[in-house]
Amino acid sequence: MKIDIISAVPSLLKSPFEDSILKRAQTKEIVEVNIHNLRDYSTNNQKSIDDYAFGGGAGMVLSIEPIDKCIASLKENTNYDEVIFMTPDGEKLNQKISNQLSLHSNIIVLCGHYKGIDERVRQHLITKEISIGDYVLSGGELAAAVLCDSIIRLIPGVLNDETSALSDSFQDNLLAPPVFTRPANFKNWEVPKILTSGNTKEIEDWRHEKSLEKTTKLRPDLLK
Ligand code: 6GU
Repeated sequence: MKIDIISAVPSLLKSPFEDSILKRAQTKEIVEVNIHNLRDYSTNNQKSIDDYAFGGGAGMVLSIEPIDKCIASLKENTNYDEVIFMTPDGEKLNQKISNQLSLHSNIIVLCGHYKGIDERVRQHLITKEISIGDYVLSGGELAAAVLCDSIIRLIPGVLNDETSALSDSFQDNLLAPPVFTRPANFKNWEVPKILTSGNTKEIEDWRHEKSLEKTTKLRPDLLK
């Protein structure tokens, strides 16, 4: 899978892709992540990428020209399955959307910034709009990193143990059960006996029961 991220503040996007699972996914060449600086596609001498809003107010608005130029140059070499715009008024991200996006070959992720973006970008260049929750971030970069992390970890071969993405919270609309590791007794805080019993079937049943209990208590909406 190839992900091309377009941003006015590319430095905000660097570190999430330079460690751990996301780094390994790139080293193993399962995913290619390219970060593009919108300013490199400015169409004027001042290298500006935004302008005043027609009609006044609203602060600066990201211009359509550099975005169109950047997307057009990416499309010269690649067919994209989706051109995604990160925005707080987009569709709220969930595990189902991440699962669907993880099946694609090529996607563009455009990060919004400043006060807004010329609406014509959304009308003519964008195929999908995603938000990561009902709160406002200063820009789409952190949200794009969240989206990419949730997608990349689902691609086969990225996680060592392929079952581990399948047992994630939300994957079956249940929250994951609690887990424990050694020591079995710490300051008299004990690990549930069943987990050290070696009885695989009973452990599996216990985990499912705890998942249900936890979901009923914390996220009953998921059970509907
Ligand atoms: Cl995708 N962008 C911004 N700026 N704020 C957000 C968001 C996205 N999702 C939630 N809040």
